[in-house]
Amino acid sequence: MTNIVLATANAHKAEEMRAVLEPLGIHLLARPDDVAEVDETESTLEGNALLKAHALARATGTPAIADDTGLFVDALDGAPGVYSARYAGEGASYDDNVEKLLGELRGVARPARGARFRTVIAVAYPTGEDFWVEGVLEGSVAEQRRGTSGFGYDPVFIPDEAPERTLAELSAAEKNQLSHRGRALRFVANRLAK
Ligand code: ITT
Repeated sequence: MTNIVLATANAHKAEEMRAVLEPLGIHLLARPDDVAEVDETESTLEGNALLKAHALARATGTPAIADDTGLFVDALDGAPGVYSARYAGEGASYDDNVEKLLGELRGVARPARGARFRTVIAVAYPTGEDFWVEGVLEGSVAEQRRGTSGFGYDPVFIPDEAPERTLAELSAAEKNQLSHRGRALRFVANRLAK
């Protein structure tokens, strides 16, 4: 069993990460409460994921794993992208962000509603070494919310691979099977197994 400390403070992400990695022999240690939140000051997902992973590896002396994710919408020139967590402003809720997204896309028809989730997962070691991998999920933004599972933008994201449903209408296992995060996590498990 490999032990890695979680650098994400997002409980929904942590749950998805555990569900994929634990069966593959990678045990995720909880993020210690006494480590301050890391400001995401970089302008790329990989920059922010590396920042978070290195901060936790340094603070704990244990290898650390971080996730940084964004939703990139064609009609919005890639927004909200790296700023997905604070799209509707600092401290915005998931619902505020979804509301803003639906508002920005009012009147925009299907092909331009195309979008993708990108997740970068970074692993950093107390020695300063690191690596990162990426997982992508192609799809489009729905006209209205559907479904209650998942989190964030899941109720308005329709994956191309399951075009009848939003991500929030998939079970947790179905989401991890095809999602940006599920893919990236399986790449990480492969790298760690080498
Ligand atoms: P950490 O930095 O602590 O990991 P965070 O919530 O701030 O958590 P991000 O900076 O990666 O994470 O923000 C990405 C935002 O994108 C997140 O707050 C959600 O609103 C959304 N998001 C991320 N993964 C998602 C997913 O699988 N499905 C739907 N929305 C997602």
